[in-house]
Formats: sequence, structure tokens, C-alpha cells
Amino acid sequence: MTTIKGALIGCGFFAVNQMHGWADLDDVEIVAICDRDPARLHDMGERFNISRRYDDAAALFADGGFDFVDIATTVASHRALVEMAAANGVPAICQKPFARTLDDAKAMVAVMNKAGLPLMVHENFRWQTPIRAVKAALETGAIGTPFWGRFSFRSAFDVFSGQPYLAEGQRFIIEDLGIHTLDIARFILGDVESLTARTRRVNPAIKGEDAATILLDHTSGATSIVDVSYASRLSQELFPQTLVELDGSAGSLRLHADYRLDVTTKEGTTTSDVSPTLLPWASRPWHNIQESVAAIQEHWRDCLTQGKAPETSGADNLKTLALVEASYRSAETRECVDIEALL
Ligand code: NAD
Ligand code: 89V
Repeated sequence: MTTIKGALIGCGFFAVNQMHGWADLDDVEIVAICDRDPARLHDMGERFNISRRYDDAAALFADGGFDFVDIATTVASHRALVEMAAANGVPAICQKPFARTLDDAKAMVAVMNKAGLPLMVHENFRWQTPIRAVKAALETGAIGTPFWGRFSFRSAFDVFSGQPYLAEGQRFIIEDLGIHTLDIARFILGDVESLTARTRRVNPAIKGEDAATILLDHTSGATSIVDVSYASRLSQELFPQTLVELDGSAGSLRLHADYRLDVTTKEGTTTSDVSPTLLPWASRPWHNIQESVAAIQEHWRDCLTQGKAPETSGADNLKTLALVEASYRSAETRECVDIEALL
């Protein structure tokens, strides 16, 4: 068995999950880590027993000795780090949001393409077990051709305690969370032609919007709604579950709370439990996301070894990022935004 060697840049809040995921793969080894914050670098190094530690990404790349880099920093550094990977001939995974702007994202895709290197965006929500189950159920054809959908994430969970930077940006829920929900909508119902969005800031203690409602016109002719909120106190706190509703020509599908999937046809309703596995290092309620980290990492390993393009390649993610950009534009102008024109 050949071991694939990786380096991880950004030892913050979420990277711990990525380190656990890599540790679970027998044929992948993280050989070096990097963070400009010495305390975080030290903690991660001790926790996962990594001795090669760098406070500067340029020095990490200069020393080399790894087959891919996993960029787990926040968005401001993504472009520079992907460009560094390209310059050093290293395949890269980059966390979402891939880039601040579509222009940056296009430049990142182009530079990796030019270098002939694989690039995957860590867009993991579509890898969640319940979302894969929705896709599989749709693909059986039981509900026929879907003509309507809803992808809903509504919560009052305190995301700011783990990720304080989320309270600081002018953009919040669409860029951070809605980006996943929009990607799920694309994954389930296909690409999007145009969209219309409305946003609200309910929580006065943050700078960006914490609620958004987005109407999507899919190329297939289906219409869907993506609605996301961190301002919704509900009888049952569902963080971080995405609920899905699909109506098709022959039936319907509902992904309800607590990972219950109903598929209804003229024969009746079949209910199944599509709960994620609680991995040994995971904790509720994050286990759904944590399991999807392991799944996307396995996919990356398979893509690298088999020379396949990742599902959420940089080029693919431009189409998700375009939906984010279009949502902010539509909310500002109150007009319907053409997606193709952005790409
Ligand atoms: P964080 O601020 O806790 O961690 C980021 C770390 O990167 C920090 O320790 C910081 O010092 C380091 N860093 C930043 N720029 C650097 C640079 N140029 N060189 C070296 N180190 C650098 O952030 P986080 O909450 O862990 O989020 C990181 C990324 O992961 C964000 O893009 C966020 O959106 C994403 N995220 C994804 C998911 C998911 O499910 N996919 C969940 C949470 C966060
Ligand atoms: O997935 C994310 O990017 C996270 C969270 C689920 C908390 O919004 O920031």
C-alpha cells in the first residue's frame, strides 16, 4: 500500500475534524502542519503527533515532501495559498467559501488548470449521509421528474461561540452556510439559470445577514427554494440538519427532522432512517457534518489515486459560488439575476 502524504494549513476550529478524518484513512498521512498562530500550531501538533510544524506556508512548500495540501484557513488567505500550491506543483483541497469573489475563484481554477493539478473545494454538505440518501431515492425514479424543491436550514444555534469571525463580516449566512445549501440544491436538482433572493439581519449583535430566502430556476425547469436562518428559535433545535422537500411527477420525498426520509408514491409512503453514523471522534449534533468530512476526504483520496476529477472540483464550485454572488446581488437590487452571465 502506498501512503499518500498531505500537509494541512490552518489549525483552527474546523481543521480538527479534518485531522481526525485523515487519521482514519490508512493510506493517507498528514506529515506537516502550518498555522501562523503558534498556540494553535502547537496544540494541533501535540494532539495529532505531527512534528513538522510551520508558521509560514511559503516555508512549508519550500521544504515539500507531501503529495497534496489541505487548506483549512478562512477565506482571506485561500487565493494566495492555492496559488502557492500551483507554483509548487502540489494538488490542493481548499475549504469553502472557495474565494471572496468569483474573479478570485476563476483565477484559482485557472492557475491550477495551467499547472495540470487537481483542485477540490471542501464542499462537504452534499456528502452528508441523509443528502446522499435523498439523491439515491430520487435516482430510483420513484417520484418521477422533480418539478419543485425546498432546501431548508433554520436554527438559533450559537455558531458565533466556535467561529467568532462569523459575527464580523458584512456577509454572513449565505456566504458561510447558505453556500452549502445552494450546493445541495445544485447537487439534487441540477444547475441553476437564474435566482431571486431576499435577506434580513435579525440579530443586532452581528454585521451580516442571518436569514435569507432564495428562489432558484433550475435548468431542468424545476423551481426550488433555499431558505436559511440562524434567527429561528423553534420547538426543536435542528442544527445542523438540512431539511429537503421534493415534489415530482409521480410522488414526493421529504427529509424530515431527525433524518427521517419519506418517499410517497401512489402505492403509499415508505419511511427510512437515514441518520449519519456517529464516528468515534465525533460529537452530536456535529456528527452529520463530521461524517461528511470523512466522506469527502475518502473521495479526494480515490480521485488522486484514480486520476478522477473531484465532484466538487474548483471548476464545479464556481457554479455554487455564482449562486452566492447572485443572491447578494439580487437582495441588493431586488432583481432576478442570470447565473450564466456571472460564469
Ligand atoms: P479558524 O479561524 O478557527 O481557523 C483558521 C486558522 O487558519 C487559524 O488558526 C489561523 O491562524 C490560520 N490561518 C489563517 N491564515 C493563515 C495563513 N495564511 N497561513 C497559516 N495559517 C493561517 O477558522 P475555522 O472556523 O476553522 O474555519 C476555517 C475554514 O473552514 C473557513 O473557510 C470556514 O468557512 C470553513 N468551515 C467549513 C466547515 C465545513 O463544514 N465545510 C465548517 C466550519 C468552517
Ligand atoms: O459549515 C460551516 O461552514 C459552518 C457552520 C455549519 C457552523 O455554519 O460554518
